Amino acid sequence: MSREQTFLMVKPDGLQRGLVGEVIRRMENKGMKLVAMKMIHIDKDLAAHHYGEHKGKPFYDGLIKYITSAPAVAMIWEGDDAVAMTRTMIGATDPRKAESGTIRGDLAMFTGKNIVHGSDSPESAKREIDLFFDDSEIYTYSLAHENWLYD
Ligand code: DAT
Ligand code: MG
Repeated sequence: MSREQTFLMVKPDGLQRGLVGEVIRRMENKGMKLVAMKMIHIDKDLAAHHYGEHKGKPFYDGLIKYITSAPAVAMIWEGDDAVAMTRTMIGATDPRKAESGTIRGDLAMFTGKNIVHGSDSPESAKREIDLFFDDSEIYTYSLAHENWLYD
């Protein structure tokens, strides 16, 4: 277990549906620390970089259209095991298969509109953080209650 950062984004459907606060609330309640956050309307170039691994798949064009369709909210969250923990909280890619209690399981209906993106590995997290944020946008600070979250 190690302290790490993960990239989490409320995608256009999440923002449109008024679920930004709900996603942040879940992360805060868990004990994660917010270290960067901004609104961003993703352009085609950034979308192609971010979803490069999916280029050529049948859903790729639709995915790029959706992610560039309206603003999103990009965040970096920090905590022990933050990448895997956040993926667990997000749930399966297909909301119909995502367990109750997860963000997608509780709040979404359809793979193509599954509200949030979260990094799937520490390597992806580093790549995505570099893609979306300058170092100057990422904050270093301590939370007063940190000693009540960890030994
Ligand atoms: P995740 O977002 O859970 O990391 P992924 O990286 O495999 O999932 O895919 C990225 C996004 O692409 C996903 O959130 C929604 C879309 N997507 C993936 N598989 C899809 C499919 N079979 N049909 C439609 N959209 C899909
Ligand atoms: Mg992914």
